[in-house]
Amino acid sequence: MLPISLCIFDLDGVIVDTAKYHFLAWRNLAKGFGYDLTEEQNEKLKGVSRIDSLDLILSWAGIEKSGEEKKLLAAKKNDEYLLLIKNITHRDLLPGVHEFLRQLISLGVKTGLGSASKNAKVILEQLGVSNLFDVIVDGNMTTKGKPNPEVFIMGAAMCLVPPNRTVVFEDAAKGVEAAKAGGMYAVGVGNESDLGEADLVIEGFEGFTYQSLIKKIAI
Ligand code: B16
Ligand code: MG
Repeated sequence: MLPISLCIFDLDGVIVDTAKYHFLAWRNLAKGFGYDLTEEQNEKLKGVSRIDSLDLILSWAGIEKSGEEKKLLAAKKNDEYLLLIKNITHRDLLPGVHEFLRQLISLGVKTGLGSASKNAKVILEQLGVSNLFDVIVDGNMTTKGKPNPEVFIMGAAMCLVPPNRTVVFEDAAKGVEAAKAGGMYAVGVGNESDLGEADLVIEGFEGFTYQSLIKKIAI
């Protein structure tokens, strides 16, 4: 039996770099109420749901809005985001991730997507990789955001794989925290300094294989 039978992938920052488009759309929205959003602040929005991101930006700006106003602002941001990602294609897949997914499938390891994004299915379609996932759990299916493990626990349960045979790939510290809280292995994709809680941190998927995963998380 394979020691790891399920790999769950976050979307933004792991499969594709959409963080830059989230940033542009949030920054333009914030400009509308006279606030200048920085790239450092955008880092804190990674893996955070749309409405929670808006709440954070409003609190940084020291602005209060009613529930109705917030709904309109979140919708406005999403409209701009959808325009920005309209031309995403297969070429926007982050290097090596397609090859790694295909290797997992050839070995019989299940694959899942676990994202806070409500646009995850549209993005996967545009990237042409929807069919590479056994299960897709997105922000439309969950009620608790990362670092709550709900999104990953749901994915593993749908695949009938126990958490201790599941690895989560995440670019956000909150996502790593969520995976660990769910009893799963966590691989951080990005910088050691941001993702130190992970069992393993990789820069990206180029040259990364199932064998290197097993070796490095010492199962
Ligand atoms: P949406 P992930 C997250 O995706 C993004 O990192 C975060 O910046 C975004 O606010 C969130 O999705 C919600 O996205 O507005 O498209 O529903 O990293 O969990 O794949
Ligand atoms: Mg992410």
